Parts: sequence; C-alpha cells; structure tokens
Amino acid sequence: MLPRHHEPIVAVATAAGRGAVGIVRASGRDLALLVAAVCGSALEPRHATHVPFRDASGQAIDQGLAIWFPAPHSYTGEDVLELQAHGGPVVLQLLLARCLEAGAHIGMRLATPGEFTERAFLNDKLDLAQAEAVADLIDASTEAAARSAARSLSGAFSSEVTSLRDQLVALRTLVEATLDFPEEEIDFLQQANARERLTAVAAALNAVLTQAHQGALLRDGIKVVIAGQPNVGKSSLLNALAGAELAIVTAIPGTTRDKVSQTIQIEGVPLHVTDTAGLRDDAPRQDEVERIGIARAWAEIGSADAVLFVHDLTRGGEAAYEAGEARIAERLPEAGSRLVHVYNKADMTPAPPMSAAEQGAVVMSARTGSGLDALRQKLLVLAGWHARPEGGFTARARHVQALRRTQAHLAQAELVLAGAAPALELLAEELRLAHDNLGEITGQFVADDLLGAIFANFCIGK
Ligand SMILES: Nc1nc2c(ncn2[C@@H]2O[C@H](COP(=O)(O)OP(=O)(O)O)[C@@H](O)[C@H]2O)c(=O)[nH]1
Ligand SMILES: [Mg+2]
Repeated sequence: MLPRHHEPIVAVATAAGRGAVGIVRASGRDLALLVAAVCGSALEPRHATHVPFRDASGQAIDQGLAIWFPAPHSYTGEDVLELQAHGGPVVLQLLLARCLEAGAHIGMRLATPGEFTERAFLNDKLDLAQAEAVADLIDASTEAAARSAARSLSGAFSSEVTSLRDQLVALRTLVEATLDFPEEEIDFLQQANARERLTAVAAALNAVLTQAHQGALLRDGIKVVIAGQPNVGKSSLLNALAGAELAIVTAIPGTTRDKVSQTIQIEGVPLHVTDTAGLRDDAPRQDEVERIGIARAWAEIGSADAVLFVHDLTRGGEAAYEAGEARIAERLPEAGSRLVHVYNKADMTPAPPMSAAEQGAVVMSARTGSGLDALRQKLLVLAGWHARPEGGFTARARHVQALRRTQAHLAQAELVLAGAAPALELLAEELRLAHDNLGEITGQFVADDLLGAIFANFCIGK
C-alpha cells in the first residue's frame, strides 16, 4: 500500500453550486492511464485541449478543456490532470465519480482539504509560510489582506525568514567551529565580530517581527465588543460603524438580547465588532432571555481585544444611571489599554469636560456620525496597526509566536556572549534553538500534527 502522501487524489476544485466553469483536479504519481481513460487519448503537456470527458462506456459526460501537467512541472509536483467542465453540481459529481472509477486500479481517492497544497509543500514547490498564504489569499476578507497574502505567497515573508536563517547559520558555524578549538575561543569570536553579528541578526529579527505582527493583524483582525447600559446607543454605534442596519434600534431598554456581530474594515484591518445586550442588574426577573443576553455580553467582554464602553451624554447626572456606570466599570477587566470610553448622543447635549482617566475618550453621535472617524482611528491604534506604505505581507499568529521565541533565544545568546567568560556551549545551544524556531515558519522543522492542523483549514480541492 502507498503511503498517504503518495496516493492519487481527486477533488472538485471550484466552489460548490452552479458556475460557468467547474474544475475537477487529480494529482498522483502516474496518471497517464487516467488521462487516456477520461479524455480518450494522451494529451500534450500544458496545453488546453478540447475533449469529450467519457464515462466507462465511452459516452460523453460533458466536453470541455483538459490540461495535463506531467510531473514535476505542476502545482503539486506530481502528475496533475485538470478538467474544466460546465460548472453544474451534477456534471462535476459525475466527472469526479468517473475519475475515482478510472483511477481505482491505482487507488485513486478523494482529496482531503488542502491536500494538493500539502503535496506542493512536501514536494518543495512551496514552503510552509507560502502554503499558508494560499489559504490566506483565498480567505482574505479585505483588499489589503489579499494583496499582502499574495506577497507572502510569492515569497516576500519567506525570503525575510530565509535571510535571518542564513545569518544565524553563519553564526552557528562560527561558534561551533570555535568549540572545537577551546584554546583560542574568545579571541576567535572577537576577531570574527561575533557580538556585532549577533546584534545585527537580533535587530533584523525585530524588524521582521514588527512586519509579521502587522501581517497577522491584516489576516486575523481584532475582536471589538460594544458594551454599556441599555439604551445608550450601542446598537446604533454598530450600525453606524458597519454602515448598515444590522442590529435593531429602539428606545425600549433591553432591545438587544442576543449578540450581533459584524466584520468591518478600517484601512484594510478587519475588526470583528460585536454588539451586546445592555448591562444592567435590574433586568426584569422574569425575563430569562435578557438575563442570558447579559451573561453572554460579559463573556464577550472577557474575550475581547478591545471594549468600547458606551455612555449616554444625555443621562449624566441621573443617580440610577451613574450607579449603573460605576458597577460596570468595576467589573470591566483590565480597564486601561483595551478599554475606550465612548460618549454618545453628542448631538443632543455638549460633552462635559473629561476626567484625566477618560482622556482619550471619544465623543460622538451615532445619529449624525460625528466623532466616528476619531473612533475608527482609536481602534486602529488599539489594534496596534501602523499605517505603512505598500509592500507588507500577511503572517499568522503561529509565525509571530515562532519569531518571538526566536527573539527570546537570541536575547539569551546576547546575554551569554556579553559575559566576561562566555559559556560557548550555552551560546551554541541558544543559537540552535533560535534556528529551530525560525525553521518552523517555513516548515524546515515541523511536527506532523502541526502540518495536519494547518492543511485541515484549507478548502477541498486546494
Ligand atoms: N439623539 C441621539 N439618539 C441616539 C443616538 N444613538 C442612539 N440613539 C437613540 O437611543 C435609543 C437607544 O439606541 P440603541 O442603539 O438601541 O441603544 P442600545 O440599547 O445601547 O443598543 C434609540 O432610540 C436611538 O435612536 C445618538 O447618537 N443621538
Ligand atoms: Mg442594543
């Protein structure tokens, strides 16, 4: 039996549903017989040929373009056959079934999600960061995210990582060579400028980390929760940010019960904004639904990257309202960096002077839209976004974490080297660990279960 990664696979590569064109794609080590069976004859490599796609009895299922990519010049590095048929679900299922049947003698099976790209990775067509960029490009929720993913796919991120790795390898070679000649070790390292070189790698790594963090933001965005007492204008704020009437707005307290979420984009950064039920502890006892809504609101707040605490300017001074504000403030976690005070309904009444704690608060009106731009900018700052010229790449949280671990090992290495009598074994070990962590990004060193987790999130047929 063939190992899983060598079994021939087939899948519908286009999205489910009706379309002008639908594609069935097969990949495997030797698909020549499959081509002959389905297309009626051999095909010229990498040429589009118009052929009838035949079933086992020789009848045409459909006709369309067939493209034959013999190994190794294909997406996966194996033989690949692409059939471009009419994009109807039934036609494509028939073609898929036909490929399974015609390839049964070589063990043809359905591809799992991302399996074509996984093969491309295993056959060195792409490194792991590039393979991940394929999925990120497909899943991109904003134009900026798509452009950055395309740059990662073309290797912009990988080449930064590779350059770091080359510098690290040179340093490791130097240190390991020194280990073999203990009598001259320190002189040797000094002459080779080991310290300066290490500082230079660490600085280059910091720059890549900053970029990767921005790239991860573009891909993943941040989670923003709108919270506050009933009727302060939370749902109106969500609608204003989204530019659409998503959440129900009424003058009745307790209108929003379940959470309403929407992804909006600001300068290309996706923000996943959730409107919640108004927080109050005097919700009518019999109103089970509202009480569950409030519990959910607190859960959302707990997992948010940023919380917009909305206040109603028209009700300042009302005793019950002020008491409610104080109770919420008490329970908000880590008030501070993640919390933005938003004073709403500025169209009704002038804003009072802000206390020192509320400097940086936003005064706005969900009704007129005043103050919304300031709030958007505030959210970008909270997200950690730095507007920058074109040229960024997408990255994932996984990459950012690997870079942080690399950074920590380099910092350790710098500490060791700064000592009067540096322990060179320790230095060598920190450099090795830094190298390993860096290698996880491009997939040089990577565990099988991590690979499985990465490709499981792809579409089938990709
Ligand atoms: N004048 C004025 N009214 C607002 C503003 N924002 C919301 N409202 C009104 O306040 C009431 C409660 O709004 P809503 O968004 O449902 O508040 P929520 O309970 O916090 O979600 C509604 O009658 C809105 O029309 C605003 O900026 N100005
Ligand atoms: Mg509401």
